[in-house]
Amino acid sequence: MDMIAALERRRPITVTVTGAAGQIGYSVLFRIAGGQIFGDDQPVSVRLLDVPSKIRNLEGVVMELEDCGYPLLRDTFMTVDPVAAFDGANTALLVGAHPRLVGMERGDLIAANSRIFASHGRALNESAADDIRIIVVGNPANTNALVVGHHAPDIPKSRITSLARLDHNRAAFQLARRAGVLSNSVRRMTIWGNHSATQFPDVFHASAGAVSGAELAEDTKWLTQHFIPTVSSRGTSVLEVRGHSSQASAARATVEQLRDWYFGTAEGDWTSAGVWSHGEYGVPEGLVFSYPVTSDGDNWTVVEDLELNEFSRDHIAVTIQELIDERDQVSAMGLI
Ligand code: NAX
Repeated sequence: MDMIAALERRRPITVTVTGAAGQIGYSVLFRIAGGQIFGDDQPVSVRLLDVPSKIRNLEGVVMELEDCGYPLLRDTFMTVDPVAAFDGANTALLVGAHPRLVGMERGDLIAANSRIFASHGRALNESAADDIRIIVVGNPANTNALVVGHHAPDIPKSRITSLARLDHNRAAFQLARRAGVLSNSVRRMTIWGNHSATQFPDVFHASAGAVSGAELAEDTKWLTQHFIPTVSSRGTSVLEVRGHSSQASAARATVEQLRDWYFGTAEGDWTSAGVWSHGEYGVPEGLVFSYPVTSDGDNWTVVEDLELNEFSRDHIAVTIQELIDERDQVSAMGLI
């Protein structure tokens, strides 16, 4: 059978993107249809969800997807109805959310967005495929993932993650630059905790080529005044300077987190992803927490038994507390 006939016969993977008319949606959709996640031999059906006021924009996105002439793009479907959007979805990228407006506190953002994720959780529960894999990108990503899990009781918690790969990539690049090597020489970088300013990018187990992260961390000025603040406040910095969210880097990170989920992490290495805690490293059970994780192509496994120094433990305690506070806020709203 020739390649074209094989492609025509292969069953497509159905991918739903919410907030598909937004900035990140615009970047990630073309990567999905272009084969960057599932490879050159895997067709995709793409389902796009946004709010009614964005339906014209969605039409424009679909026109451009068609005009790219991607052979892998089997079909597109756009809707404003979450249940229809997730119908048969094998993968869901939950990007759609209210933006953080000037003067808005994080608590206001949680209040505005957690309701969206409750409704998307219910819709996923009703209509997604049994093998659904979910990545929550819309902020506050970890707590939104928690809300999705509570509203989708039939979906195993292991299928629900939040995006931490962007923070991971930011940290890897900064470490590589410090060591004077390429970013793909970085191994065992870890982002602990929340996708927020309290996250803890941990170099103590990492290496960059022949250089160990722990060695570089001995320069405490670089660690505490450059590395940690640069990584943890990067989203805000990009927003301030560019005037838009980290569109391209978030799309690339989403693609990479999904690729690792489907194809596995490299032997001897790990990545970072927000996953449902089972109490590892003293994190309360049921928080969605970014950990060092490996993937076997199906499930994520938290890398256990890493030794944490006092500096790391103190930072991790801060990000745990923030996630507890966020959980308590959505709990007080009756959403979990
Ligand atoms: P945009 O404002 O460009 O797009 C968001 C889209 O979501 C809009 O088209 C909007 O109409 C849609 N939307 C709003 N409510 C919806 C609903 N109920 N159902 C479906 N769609 C809905 O934002 P963009 O720059 O694309 O960012 C999207 C989200 O990603 C934001 O919450 C942002 O904070 C978050 N980010 C998360 C990152 C991460 O690493 N986890 C990094 C990048 C980004 O900041």
